[in-house]
Amino acid sequence: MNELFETPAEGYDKEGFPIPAAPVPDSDAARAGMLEIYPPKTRKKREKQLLANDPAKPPEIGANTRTIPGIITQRGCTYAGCRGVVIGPIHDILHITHGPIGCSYYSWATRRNLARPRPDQPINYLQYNMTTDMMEEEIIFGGEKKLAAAIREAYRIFKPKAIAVYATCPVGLIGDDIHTVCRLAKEELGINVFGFSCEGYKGVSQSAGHHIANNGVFKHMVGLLDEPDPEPFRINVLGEYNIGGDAWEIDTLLKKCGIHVTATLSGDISYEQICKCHTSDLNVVMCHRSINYMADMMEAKFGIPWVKVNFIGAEQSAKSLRKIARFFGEQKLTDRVEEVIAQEMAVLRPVQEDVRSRLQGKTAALFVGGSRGHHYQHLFKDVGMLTIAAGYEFAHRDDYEGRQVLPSIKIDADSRNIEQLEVGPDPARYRPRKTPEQLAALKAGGFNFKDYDGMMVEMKKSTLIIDDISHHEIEKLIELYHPDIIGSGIKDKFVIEKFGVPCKQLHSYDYGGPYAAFTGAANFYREIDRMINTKVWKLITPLWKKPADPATAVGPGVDSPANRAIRESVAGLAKAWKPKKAAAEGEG
Ligand code: CFM
Repeated sequence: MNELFETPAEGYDKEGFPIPAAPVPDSDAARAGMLEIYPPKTRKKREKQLLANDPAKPPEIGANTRTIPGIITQRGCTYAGCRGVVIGPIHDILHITHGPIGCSYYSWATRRNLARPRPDQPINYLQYNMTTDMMEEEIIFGGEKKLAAAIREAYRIFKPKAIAVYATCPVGLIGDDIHTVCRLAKEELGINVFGFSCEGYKGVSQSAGHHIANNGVFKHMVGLLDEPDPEPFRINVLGEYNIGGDAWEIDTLLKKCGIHVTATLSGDISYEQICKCHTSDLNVVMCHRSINYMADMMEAKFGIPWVKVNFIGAEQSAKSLRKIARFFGEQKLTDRVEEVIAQEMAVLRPVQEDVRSRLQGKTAALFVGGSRGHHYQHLFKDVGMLTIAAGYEFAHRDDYEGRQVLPSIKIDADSRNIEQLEVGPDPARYRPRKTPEQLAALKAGGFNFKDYDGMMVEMKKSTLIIDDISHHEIEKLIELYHPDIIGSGIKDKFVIEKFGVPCKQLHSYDYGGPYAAFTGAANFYREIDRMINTKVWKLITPLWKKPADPATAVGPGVDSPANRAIRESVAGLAKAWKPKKAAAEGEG
């Protein structure tokens, strides 16, 4: 429920969900409509990934499985998840991509994980793009020498504290041993040099890259500096990458409350902060998908407990602050947190009410990554909008159904491919942050450690949950539901907008943001208001309102001259090719 705002009962149902202005189609029929085009084998797989929601008993979803070739997916690769997402934002170490130029070039400054030089951390290397630029010669004779030379050259120019090396697909295929090259460079240069075997093909999506990155950061950086910050109420914010300045917004809010951030992993973070983050007292996890491994490993080795938070949405930000205050259990902090929430809400409420007067009853659909498909629903709800369909690109079942399903997730060959580190308590540095009595009292009061309910329990019954959505399904969804806005990424944005539906990029924020915390929420409300209420959409005739053009339509029973020509040319090529194949087989 919207506990913070004097929510007018009007416009919200008794469970606290906004009531859509137009009737929403039956989800089972919509689901069938989306799936019918697929051939039987594909349909069987997609059926498991496209479900009607039941928050009381979330149905089991098929997640973290390979995308069927031919389906247009939003996903990225393992290298992207490792180098691009989790480690790339560390701004004062060098990141060298070992591979052909493209992998590095196309991951150069494309994610808006902002960083700025500060008096205590003046170095920012993020605008640089470093790669070994492998050529045919290295693919044939090996690229280890070129990598060693690149590390030396980068060190000579920049003298960094550390260098991270990332393996791309061909490196794994030819078997370059990047870890030995890094170890030797570390000895030679006297700085920290470490590698990541994050070849793009390693997993089914970027999610595998997150895991590989978590392992590497934990092994090579966390725990290197045993110097706790002097401030009280120390926390780390895990899974927050400072897209569009979100981490700065969260940091400012926490500072106002008197809560100190030792490290944000890994938005605008320095090497030193990561090295000492194990001295903090609580890990709060924003993006569960990308960093839950780190939270678990830090707890096992150093005794730091973790809790799930969300600073996206006003109500969620308030809840998260209260959760942190309850963990520390000091009246002074609790009072300060309430004071700050009241101040922030006094500024935000008028904006929220103004925007809600224009957005109440509108609908949204969100298909993003591994956490935002869930988190951003709260911002829409804040202004009276209902999310009628949502999904992740690459999240796992626990991000949908809740962490209680973890023991029942089947480990397949793709997940087994990623190393699972065995971590035990550090003999000298393991320090439980709470006594067993304190923990029991917190738990008795409803405080949940190591928990995440997932997306489904917070969505309305019969909304659509779609994992790894395809372009076909997005088109069908627009046709059936006509959502007032879709939150997605650059691969879908213009497809969606050609249908006359505004699309907010929820990865890069379309160069906007920040959207986190209370100030960020105001930015988001205003932007969504502007996007939905601009008159430009009325000038577009959506495709489903135009009569079908039989010459370009595809589907059973429709043929076009262009299709026929392609088919005949392919058939001709196949004919010409067959005799040769027979001859080759004869020789063999
Ligand atoms: Fe976590 Fe992210 Fe996301 Fe993610 Fe990403 Fe991202 Fe994302 Mo793009 S770490 S899972 S791999 S919140 S880059 S900052 S927006 S897909 S929903």
